[in-house]
Amino acid sequence: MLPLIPWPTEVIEATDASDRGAARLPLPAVQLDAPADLTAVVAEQLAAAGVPVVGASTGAGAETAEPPAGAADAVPFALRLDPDAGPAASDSPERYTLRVTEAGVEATAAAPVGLLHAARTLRQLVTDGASVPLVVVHDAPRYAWRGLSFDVVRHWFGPDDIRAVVDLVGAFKLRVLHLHLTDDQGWRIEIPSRPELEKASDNQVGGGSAGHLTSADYAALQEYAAARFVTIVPEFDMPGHVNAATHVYGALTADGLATDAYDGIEVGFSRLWFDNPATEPFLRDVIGDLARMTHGEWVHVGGDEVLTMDHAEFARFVDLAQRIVREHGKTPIFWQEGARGPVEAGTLLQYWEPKGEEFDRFVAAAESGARFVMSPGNHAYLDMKYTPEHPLGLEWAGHVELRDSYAWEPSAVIDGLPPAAVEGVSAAVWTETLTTRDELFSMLLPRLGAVAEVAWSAPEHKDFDGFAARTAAAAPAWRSAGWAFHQTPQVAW
Ligand code: TNX
Repeated sequence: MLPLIPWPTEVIEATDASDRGAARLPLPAVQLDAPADLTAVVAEQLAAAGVPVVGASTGAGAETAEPPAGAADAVPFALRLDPDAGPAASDSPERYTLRVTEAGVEATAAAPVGLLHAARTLRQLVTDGASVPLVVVHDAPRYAWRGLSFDVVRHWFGPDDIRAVVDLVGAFKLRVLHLHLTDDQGWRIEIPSRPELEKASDNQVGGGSAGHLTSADYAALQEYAAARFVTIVPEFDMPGHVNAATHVYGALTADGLATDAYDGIEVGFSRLWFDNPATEPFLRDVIGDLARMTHGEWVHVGGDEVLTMDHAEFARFVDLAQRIVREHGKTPIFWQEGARGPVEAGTLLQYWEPKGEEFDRFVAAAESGARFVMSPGNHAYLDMKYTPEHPLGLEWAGHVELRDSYAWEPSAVIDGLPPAAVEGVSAAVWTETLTTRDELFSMLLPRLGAVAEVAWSAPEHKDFDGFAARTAAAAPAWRSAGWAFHQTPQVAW
């Protein structure tokens, strides 16, 4: 059993000549031959596996005069672009092939992201820090959008924690880290045209001091993520979940009075007013700055849980936010409630709450070209308690044990939705009850691996027992990375 999560498209294992089991290639050290701009992130994977890298021949004069220690035994690991890489039938830009033979390790991929995926697969295969099974892996993802939605408002998680989360999502070959940056309790990103918003950064659930990302932090974070082929998607949640904004700008409220800071965990009480003259300039400033600061293609404009607004006014917000995002050359994404507005072709909707009475609306939105990211609360919400006794988490969507996060089919979540309208899958973690990195990671692991496998692997390969065994085999690597995880009894750790 190879400890790979998500499980690849095709795995061909070699057995040794005497048939005594899997043959292995010793890896006392590795000599990297990778495109120059990938050398550092590939070397990072090998370092995580405990395998020394003895100098990367990047072809750009990086060769040292003296061969470094260990170079004599170093095994070649060559990474190169090749359009023929990957499973025969795949045209995914992420497809790759990893070949481990007695002669060394070779990765080929259609694009650089696939080369890093191959290195991540190699990292998972090296469980003893010193060898790797002989194997050929041809691999490509099922869905392009594979993500995690991460609330850094309810409790503040700063750049170091967010970088650790980028590393975690990268390990499972996810591509999107969606940051929920604004909500009732706090405002977590500098908006250069609205510097006053910083006044709403120093608050979180339960009170106490918190913080926000400066635009420099945000730029650096995006670069860190982009080097690992992870795109950051920022969310400005509107027209509800806006108490941080109305706390700073009384002009946004109905009576012109700023609201009090809020450190509870209720939802649905705050709102903007479409006809208030302060509203559209605020939306234009915030969305405009976010779009300018964001390197990726998407800007999330929320839309969830606006419980005190009629449909007509809500629809105007959807229309305006969608237009502003588009004017800045980005693609809008809303929570599923966006389907109550005039969603255009190409707009993304993030499904989260099983609400059968809305399904017709979702199907109609898909018919007009909207695409869906699936985050069903009862499977993909990793802030739900594992069990009723679990000390952390909420339970409004039920209890989400490892098996629940694994056993679901994205194309069957919304009755009647054409399967081709599914853009992908995102796990989500809300932080009302999570205050430390260890608490956060103990909710993400092991369940994020399950959601990643739902997003990547072919449904016909689905096998919970096999997944649980691979999860147990992956745990030592999580320990050495310093990633806390929950020892669910559904795994024989
Ligand atoms: C629902 S998911 C929310 C969040 C909460 C979360 C807690 C969504 C679009 N809205 O405001 O934090 O539940 O699980």
